Amino acid sequence: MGTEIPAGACKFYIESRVINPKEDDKVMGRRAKNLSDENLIDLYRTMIKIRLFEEKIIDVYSAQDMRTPVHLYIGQEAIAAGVCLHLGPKDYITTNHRSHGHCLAKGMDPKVLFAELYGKRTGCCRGKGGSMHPASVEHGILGTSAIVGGGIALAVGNALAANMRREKRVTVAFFGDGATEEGIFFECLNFASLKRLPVVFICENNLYATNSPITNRQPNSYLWTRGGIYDIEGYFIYDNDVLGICQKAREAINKARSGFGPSLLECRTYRWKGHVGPEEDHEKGARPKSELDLWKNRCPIKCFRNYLIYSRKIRASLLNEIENTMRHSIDEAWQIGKNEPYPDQDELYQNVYFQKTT
Ligand SMILES: Cc1ncc(C[n+]2csc(CCOP(=O)(O)OP(=O)(O)O)c2C)c(N)n1
Ligand SMILES: [Mg+2]
Repeated sequence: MGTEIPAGACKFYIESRVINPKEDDKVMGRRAKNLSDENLIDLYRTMIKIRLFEEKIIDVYSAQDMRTPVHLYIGQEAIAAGVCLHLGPKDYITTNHRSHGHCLAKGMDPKVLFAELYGKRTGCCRGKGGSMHPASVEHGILGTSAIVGGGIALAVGNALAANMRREKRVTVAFFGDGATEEGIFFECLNFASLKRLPVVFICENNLYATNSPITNRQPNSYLWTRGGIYDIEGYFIYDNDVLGICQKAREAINKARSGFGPSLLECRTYRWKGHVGPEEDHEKGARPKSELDLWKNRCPIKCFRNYLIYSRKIRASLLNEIENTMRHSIDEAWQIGKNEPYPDQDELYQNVYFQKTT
């Protein structure tokens, strides 16, 4: 039965779903079978880390000393956490303008990312990238392209390079639903399939590209189907289902690593905040609050926590402890990152591409 959503929202695309830990347990329990308790805790910890990192940004953003636009990832944490759980330090990712979650899940230190957001010298790009361009070669974070779809091509090129070097390193491209409307997406699917490249395409379908709902943009909004014409297996993962993401990502990553080529995963999700900045869309009339409320009920962290407690896999007290410890370490990381020095003035033109104007 469909849930009534005001006009303009993604009505077609959202079915009601009762979040019932008892019911979820049957499906999630089967999927969790292949994961150790340590894996489950890691997943929870990563999602909490991303959530608290971004909540800190929201807390401090109005001070206006973090002078970078921020595209927040809150609500989508299950995807970065579920995929990166299966990547090793030598594997690669490319990401887009909504990059914080991917960078943290791939191992970037929160204090280094905070320093980057504050334009400080110890940031991952020495403060010159900001929120939209973090990179860290040592973590396999190849870069963050704010050109919609740009990271997909970098991932495919990198997978080709890994193949040529005969390295068993997988590259994951994270991108939004909007990126599937760029020509480069289709060119990349074609080339990656033709050459059986070790790449996994992760489409985070949060139902919007800026303020434009997917139902106003696509006659068929099931994006996982796009790989079919190129013989790429596609999968659809239901709303923020972290164990579903985990399971399909593991299969896709193993397949890529074993030389059987790319897969495309469409992970349906929702961003809670506005396209850019810490405000909420309904405050500006861009999306209805009822839609946000629906998706808050599908909060990936809340649902996973309910499942872990209900299934008696992990005690609530341990989950609380993880959250408290993480809150402390994010606070500390923010203090450190924010108080780092700025780069010297004579570094201004180092490591950047620019054209001198007269
Ligand atoms: C090639 C290109 N076109 C347009 C833009 C402007 N733009 C920035 S983000 C964005 C929406 C992207 O939507 P999506 O890929 O779904 O990612 P989301 O913001 O939803 O995470 C647009 C249109 C851009 N940066 N690059
Ligand atoms: Mg989107």
